[in-house]
Order: sequence, then C-alpha cells, then structure tokens
Amino acid sequence: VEASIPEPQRAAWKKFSAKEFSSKEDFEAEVVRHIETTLARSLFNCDEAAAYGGTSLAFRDRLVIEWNKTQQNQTFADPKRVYYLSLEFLMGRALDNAMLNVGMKDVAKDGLSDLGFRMEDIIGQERDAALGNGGLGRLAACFLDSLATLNYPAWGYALRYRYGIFKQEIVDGYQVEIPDYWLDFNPWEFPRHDVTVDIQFYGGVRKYMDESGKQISVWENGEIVTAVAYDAPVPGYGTKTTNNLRLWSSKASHGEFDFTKFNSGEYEASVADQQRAETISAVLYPNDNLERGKELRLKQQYFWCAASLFDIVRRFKKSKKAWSEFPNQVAIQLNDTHPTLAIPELLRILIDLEGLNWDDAWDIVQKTFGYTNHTVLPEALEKWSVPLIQHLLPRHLQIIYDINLQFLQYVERSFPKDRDMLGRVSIIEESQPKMVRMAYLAVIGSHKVNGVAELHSDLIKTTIFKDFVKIYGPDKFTNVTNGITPRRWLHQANPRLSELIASKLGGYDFLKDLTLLHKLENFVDDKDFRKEFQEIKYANKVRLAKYIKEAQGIPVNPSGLFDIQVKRMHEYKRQQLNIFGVIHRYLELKDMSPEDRKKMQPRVSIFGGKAAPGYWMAKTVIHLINQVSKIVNADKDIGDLLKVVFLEDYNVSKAEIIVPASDISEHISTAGTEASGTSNMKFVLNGGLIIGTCDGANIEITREVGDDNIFLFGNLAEDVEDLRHGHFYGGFEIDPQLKRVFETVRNGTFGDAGQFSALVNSIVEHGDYYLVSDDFKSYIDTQKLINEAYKQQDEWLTKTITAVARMGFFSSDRCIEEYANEIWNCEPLPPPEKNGA
Ligand code: OX2
Repeated sequence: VEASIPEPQRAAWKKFSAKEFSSKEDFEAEVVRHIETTLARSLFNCDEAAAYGGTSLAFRDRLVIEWNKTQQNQTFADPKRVYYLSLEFLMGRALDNAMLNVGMKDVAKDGLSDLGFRMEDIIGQERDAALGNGGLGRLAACFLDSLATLNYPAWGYALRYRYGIFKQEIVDGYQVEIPDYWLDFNPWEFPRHDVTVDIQFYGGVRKYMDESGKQISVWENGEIVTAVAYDAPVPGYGTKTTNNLRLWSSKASHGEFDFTKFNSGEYEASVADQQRAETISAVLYPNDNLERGKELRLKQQYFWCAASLFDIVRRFKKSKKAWSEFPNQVAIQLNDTHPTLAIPELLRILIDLEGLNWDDAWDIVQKTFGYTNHTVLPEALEKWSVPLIQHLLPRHLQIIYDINLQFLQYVERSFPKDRDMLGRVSIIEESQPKMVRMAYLAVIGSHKVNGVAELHSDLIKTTIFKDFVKIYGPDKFTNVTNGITPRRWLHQANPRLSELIASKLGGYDFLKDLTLLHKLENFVDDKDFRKEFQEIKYANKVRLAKYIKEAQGIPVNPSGLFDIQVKRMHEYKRQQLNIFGVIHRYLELKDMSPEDRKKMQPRVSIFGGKAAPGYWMAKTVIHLINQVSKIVNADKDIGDLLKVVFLEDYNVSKAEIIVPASDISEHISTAGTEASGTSNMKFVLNGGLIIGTCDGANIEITREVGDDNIFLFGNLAEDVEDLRHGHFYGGFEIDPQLKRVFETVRNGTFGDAGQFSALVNSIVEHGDYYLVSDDFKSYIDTQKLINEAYKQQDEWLTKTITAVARMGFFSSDRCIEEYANEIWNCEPLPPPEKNGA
C-alpha cells in the first residue's frame, strides 16, 4: 500500500471524510453547491445544462466514494482480476444509469422538481459517450455493468478518443458525417496525470549475448509517446461495487528529445510533435465489421495494449508474487483481434524486461489470455502487413515470428502427413506483401477461444479455425452466447414495464436474476396485467411517434404496426431486403381498390443506422430509404397504411426510446453472417416480436421463446454456399416480385435511377452474394403473416408476454458467469458488509 496518512492523524481525516447524501434535502444541497461553486453559476443563470452538471456532480461524488472503497478493498484482498481489453465501449449516457444503479432516481426527481427542473429534460442534456461502432462496443458496455453488478474485480481498458462515432445527419436523403467532439463537459472522467506510461514506436532491435551466453534483445531508439490514464467509475446495480474503466489518452512525451528541440529554438516543430502524438487517441475508427489496415489504427492498437499491459504488470508486481502466479492473478479477455498485440507485448515484457525464458513466458501468456471472436466475415478479419509491423514494432515482429516458428514446429510434429497444413495455419500469410493474420495469433496465444452465439461458435470451428480444432482439440473452443444488461435495456429504457413486472413478481429481484421473469407466464391470462402491458406498449409507441415528429417531421399513427430495423448499415444485415419489401408493399397497396385497402393493416417502417463513411453501397441504401420515405409518405392514396421513416443518428440513447416501441423488429441477415446480434434480445425483452433469419442468437431466442412467438424465414446457413455457387454457375432467376420492385426503382419512381443502379446490379448482375432474391418471397410472405397475426390483438399480446417471460437466458449477467467459470477462473469479491470506520 502506498504512502498514506500517519496513524495519529487518521482520526481527523476520518471525521471529515466525504459522506454520501441520502435524503432529498441533502441531494438538493449538493446540486446547488456544485452549480454555485464547481460550475460557478447561480440561480440567475442556471439553465438545464447547468442543472445537468450539478446533478451529475452530486451523483458522481456518491460514485467516487464507493469507487475508492471498492478499489481499496480490491487492493487489500488482491484477488484474481479480470481485464477486458476492448477498443470500443459504447457506454451511452451515464447519469440515468448512475441514479438507477445507486437506487436514488426518485429522490433526485423530487429534488430536481423542487429546484425547478424536470428529470427527463436533465437526463436529455447529456451527450452519449459513443466510443464504439455497434454491437461489439455495446456488448463491452453491458459486460462492464454486469461485472460490477456481480461484484467481479474487473477493469475495462480502452482509448480516450477525443472524437467518438460521428454524428449522422441526413441532407437531401444522403448521410453526412459530423465529428463528435464529446469532451466539452464530461463530469464522469478523472484525469490521472500521475498515471502515465511511455510507449515506444519505430526504432530497431540490438541483440547480444550476456556473460551467461543468453541472447538479449534490446529495442532502442525510435519515438516515445506518453499514455495518460483517464478513469471513469462503473457502478454496479444494487451493490456498492464500483469498478473502473481506464481510458488512455496520448500526448507527447517530455523526454530529452523534446527539450533539445525546444532549446534549439524549434518551438513550432516541438508543437507539431505534440500534435502528432495526440492524434493517436484522437478518433474512433468508424468501421463496423470492416478492417482498413491503416497505420494509425495499428498505432492505436499498440499504444493501448502496451499502456494497459504496463499498468496490469505494475499492479501485479506490487503483490511481490512469483511470475508463475501471474495467470492466477490476471485474466485478460481480448474483445476481438483488436488487442492481439497484447500477446507479443506481454512476451516482450516477460522476456526482454523481466528476464524470463521463452517457455516460462509463453506458458504464462497462454494461460492469461482468452479471445472472443465476433465475426466470420472475411473483410472484418484483421491482417497487418509485415513491412508495416517491422517498421512500427520491430521487436514485436521478431516475437511473432518466434511464436510462429514454435507453433509450426509443433504442427509439423503432430501432422507430418498433411503437407498443406503449415501454409494454411501459419500466422504469416505468404502474400505480397506478407501479412500477419491476427486471428491466428490470437487463437495460438490464448487458452480459450469463444464465439458469441451457438451457431457462430459452431461455424468458427468448421470454417476459419477448422485446422486449429484439429491441432488443439475441440476443448479450446467454446461458446458464450451474448446477452444484454436488463438494467439499461429494461429498467432504464422501459421504466413502466419494469415497474409492472416488479408489481407482479413482488419486487425488482428479476433485474439481478432475469430468469425470474419466467413467473410472468402465470399472468398471461390476468386481465389487468394484460391491459396494462398493452397500454405500456402503446404509450411507448406514442413516445416514439412524438420523437419522430419532432426529429424527422413525419407524423405517424401510433396504432399502426411499428416495424423497426435499427443497426449499422451493412449489406450482410440486409436493410436492402427490408426496403425492397417496403416498396413491394407500396406497389401492392397502389394496385388495390380503396375498399380493399381499408382491410389492410397500417404499418410504420422505421429504419436507423450509420454507414461507415467509405462504404458506398451502405450509403446508397440509406439514400434509397429516404427517397422511398419521401414518395410514400406524400402519397394521398396511402395515408396511414404505410409510413417510412429514416431516423437520423441512431445511437444508444435513441435506442432507449426506440426499442420499447416496436411491434416487430427486423434481424434479417443472410444466414451465417451475423455472429449473434444483441438488439434482437432487447426488442423481445421489451415486448416486441421478431422477424428474423435462422442466424446468430435468433436461433437461441427461438429455442427459448418457442417458435410460435417469433417469425422466422429464409434460407439456412448450411445452404448458403451452394446457393451462391448456383448464382454463378447455374441459371439464376431473380424472384418475380423483386423484379417488379427493381423495375419501379429503374423507372425513376424514387428519383434518379442511376443512383441505385449499383445496388440493383449487385443482385441482378453480380451474383447476389447476400441472397436477397433467394429470400425475398419467404420474407414478404412472412410479413403478410405478421399483418394477419397483428390483427388478432389478443393472441399477439399473449405472444409478446410469453416471449418476455422466456427471455431470462439473455442477461449479460449469465454471460459474465460463464466467462468467469469457463474462461477466467475467477471469483466475485463482494464489498465488505460494513466498511471499516
Ligand atoms: C458484432 C457482430 O457483428 C454482432 O453479430 C455481435 O452481436 C456483436 O459483435 C457482439 O458480439 N464487429 N462488430 C461485431 O463483430 C465485429 C468484428
């Protein structure tokens, strides 16, 4: 334990140690104090932004007290810790979450009202912490919530991007990206200017023999950039445990190098150096499921891995335990391959800096790391060019080659007859230039590899990692089906539903054990319960309709069927299938007589999602949706029978309004392409049904809720390859109803047809890789089935309630227990009953 207050002075210290507010009056006093002194505002110039500031700071104080105690307790107990390395944490807003997890939201609401503010307005002032792209980043955020709630001693490590995911604006139907400078006022982070790590880049490696004849490698020269820690508290729900999310920010190091320049009068050059160093953590790469191989991205990855590992090793060394104990004290989870450089970096620390031999170091490394794979899409699998790594990280390249050598020798001994095996599994791809296959390095350097849903975990074993199953045996590979935190995705997003459930189940225990939801099945026939359940769904749709009117200017009728697809724009997720289906419905309605139209189920088709800035096809789909929206919404024949909405700038806080308002949500990826999906779980938990393909977690959702309570359609993963093959080598007929849709697009009904020709041609002429045509008929037939099912409101309601009751499996708490037991081998550390006074 570090320098501390001497014993005789501690009494004075304890007397004045910070206290948590617990009454409404104390809360108000804290808010006013923070507004007047911390923010230097007064009752004459306190707007909602200032009130948000004061409220957040009041709650932050509470979190900090518990955070300090948690960290102190963990330091004393020194248990095995979990480190979750993720380049993305899509946290969303913190205030609402803090209030709910601390259990003081009602008190705060009354207090704010005394001070002249409404809770919703204050919550609405906060900007999202949007340090992620989509599902992968949000999963990491849900995991942090569960780790804290379950009292695991766990830290998240990431980068403190100055710019999160861009803000999306739609201008004339096109996506425009606006930088997200989110740090103007962020009360939730604590700069730790005393916690820094110097990170090296470039330079070269000098090798020599020491007196004992041992090979020594020294990585020297090059450039140094300093990593500064910024910490954010992560409160658990209904527990005092408050964990830490540590974000690294880059700045120029103030080593001698700088000062020479400075002293020699090159002031401008030294400022330029400063700026160059700061660009490392400047911006989140906005690609989801797509890797672009940019040098700055590799720099980010190493910078973050090296800073985090230095920090982890520093903490371990304080315990003065033997190195062999490292894997008993430390579990590191690699969230996708982005942190794979942590593997050669830990080897470098152990061998070059701490003097361990290769075998001991390798043993420690393999026992320490676990790797989660999130995709089988080839364009998302990371590969870095050998010359680039050689240039940026010369010592790491040597280590990677050494790992590969040992590995290939082992493979050769085990499979002497399989001559092609070595080339297939080598970490180095023999291309021009040579490439380092990061996923292979991650598999080889970890003791467990997991996929994120059953189908996906099976697929990785038969496709991308097939040979590795032969080499290591099947036990190295496992499945942890994704989950979501019910605190944010039920209690926070849908407070009325949460309250209704609590009233039936006798309290909020289900928020900590979601399987308790099964008891709701006892109430499926309870009249009052059904009525209220239905009213809540309606109220949530009214709330969304109001938001759509405000944000997009489109009036929508809340009694229509709300059909929602919100997620990153990607061809494999098939928003194009959805919009072609919408066009098909539009044409059908136009064909009908006014009498026949009256029999039709009114629908609202809602889309939302960002396209990566360089992803033209995804942007074209956004444009088409907006064009269809413009034409259809203005068509007097159609009225409320069909409204099409593209919601701008989909993000976490908007999801909290959107998710509880769905009747149907769309999870319609080409089978075998969506590793899991997690919004599918959120929608069902909030009383919406799914139209989906047999892909990712949809399959397990079906297993849990029953196939009467989900609408599945389309080809199966096992048939995809043959179908694709057939498109090229057999005759390939576009579905006739889809053909008609294409004709309408081509005749200019939705504006300049030339804009959409690449999209149409990707299907008609270029092999329809995502099987839009193959699945079209079964998709629109299923949509018709949904229209009919929705008219039977009573049965529909039974389906939705039943589905909610059966969603217990999809809590991220269950995921964390599985990771802890199967991969990390670690235990919770509950906070002491009474913190020693
Ligand atoms: C996403 C996957 O696409 C999605 O299916 C999954 O639910 C999510 O990760 C969380 O596991 N980038 N984003 C993903 O994978 C990659 C790579």
